[in-house]
Amino acid sequence: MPPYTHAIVREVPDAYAECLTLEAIDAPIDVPKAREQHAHFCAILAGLGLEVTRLEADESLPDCCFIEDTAVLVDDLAILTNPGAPSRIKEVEAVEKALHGIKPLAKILPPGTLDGGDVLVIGKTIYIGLSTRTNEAGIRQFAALVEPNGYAVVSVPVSGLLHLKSAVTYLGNGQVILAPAYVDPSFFKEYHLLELSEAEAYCANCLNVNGTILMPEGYEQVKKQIENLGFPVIELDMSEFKKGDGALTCKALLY
Ligand code: CIR
Repeated sequence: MPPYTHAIVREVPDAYAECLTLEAIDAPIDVPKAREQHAHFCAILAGLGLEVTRLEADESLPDCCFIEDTAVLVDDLAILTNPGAPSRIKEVEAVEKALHGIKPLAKILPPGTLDGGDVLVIGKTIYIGLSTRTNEAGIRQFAALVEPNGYAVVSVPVSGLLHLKSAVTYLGNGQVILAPAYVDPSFFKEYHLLELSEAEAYCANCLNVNGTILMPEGYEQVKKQIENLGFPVIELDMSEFKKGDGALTCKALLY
């Protein structure tokens, strides 16, 4: 995991109240509260030493704050995605402009679809969720772009959650955190596994920022387990993003 110096985030539009959700939600999304949570997230990234670029929200794109899904940054390449949800495809345009001049750009093209939330990089292996958003053609295109740089791509079926990284992320130091109810742990058997119960599944999505683990608040037991592994932890209130099936990694592109 390279040390990160920069983050690109995208602001939360009013239209976020109408974002895509896997299931009908009980309580409506509180957009001002989502903005506070997003601002807090940005402040934490800045506090960890990252330079944070904040892209404007687009009111015609309710899910645009989930910027992770629009691009994957691997070494010196930025791979712009073709998001699997048609309503999200135009999100990529502003991100392409923002990345222009920062890294060489490549693009996943139809019929391939791929969401960044399905892409988990662990060293030289890239696990890609085969999900309702990412298809085999998207994975093949992605593999053709990264394999010349020595990466191996492994496709991992995801069921019951939106993206691969909704169910599994990498903490660092050979340690993976995952929810076996949604992803087959045998794909990750070469790592140490911190396995979560179904009730804890939401905190499978953690974000390692230069050795500090950002995780959703409310999972005291898991927090202790992560701290016992030697990682400093920062908890964040993610309530309004959880309602929109979003998690920590989805809110930033790090490089
Ligand atoms: C969607 O359904 O596309 C958004 N409401 C949530 C996307 C979350 N993205 C992510 O975790 N990478």
